[in-house]
Amino acid sequence: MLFEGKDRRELEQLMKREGRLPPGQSLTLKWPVLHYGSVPRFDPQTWDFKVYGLVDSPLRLTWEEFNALPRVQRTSDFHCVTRWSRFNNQWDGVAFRELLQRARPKPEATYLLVHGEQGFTANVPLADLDREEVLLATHHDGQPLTPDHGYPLRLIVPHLYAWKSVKWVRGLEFLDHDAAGFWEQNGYHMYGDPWKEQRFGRQ
Ligand SMILES: Nc1nc2c(c(=O)[nH]1)N[C@H]1C(S)=C(S)[C@@H](COP(=O)(O)O)O[C@H]1N2
Ligand SMILES: [Mo]
Repeated sequence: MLFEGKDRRELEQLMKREGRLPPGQSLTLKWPVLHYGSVPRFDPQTWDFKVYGLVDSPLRLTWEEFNALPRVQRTSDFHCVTRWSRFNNQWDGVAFRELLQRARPKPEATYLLVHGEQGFTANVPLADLDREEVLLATHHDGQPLTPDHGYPLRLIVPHLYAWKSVKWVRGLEFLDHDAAGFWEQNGYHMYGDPWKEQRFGRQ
């Protein structure tokens, strides 16, 4: 985590002073695992990644094709609505903008429903994904994601609560309206800004 020699409290104070600890959050040095349901199996033969809906060029990529895309590295903080934040995570993968450029959204596309394995979904405005720190990550801190943390691929949207960072992601659906995803249907906020503590409900 690039924080050798400091204890948790010290680091939490440091992040607070630097304005990186959102209200109501505390710093964790561990990396909790949090999801609904079970960890899916990965089969590289049948796995695919789809970009569809309101786009000019829908995509379907095999695992091999996905891995041939240009890669980026980003470092960012991660804030879970259950009140832990993990700092300085280094992610490797494919920029969301790389896929955006290839799929070419139609002008009326304003929201996405991000699809994970087993029917998991999260809704995010297109403008919040069309940012340079947003990526589809295969690696964390130099190691392939573990199955628990989303192997082989997860979305990373650092500026929203981490339930938007869909693990085991399989597709991006472009829509002309906001449609509640899994946690949003279960009472979580439609947008989820950690700086405004948009944890539950719509306001
Ligand atoms: N597919 C899937 N992705 C998911 C979730 C889930 O239930 N299913 N939970 C989200 C929540 S609430 C959080 S906090 C993060 C946790 O990621 P981690 O387990 O790698 O810490 O994953 C998010 N992505
Ligand atoms: Mo979460």
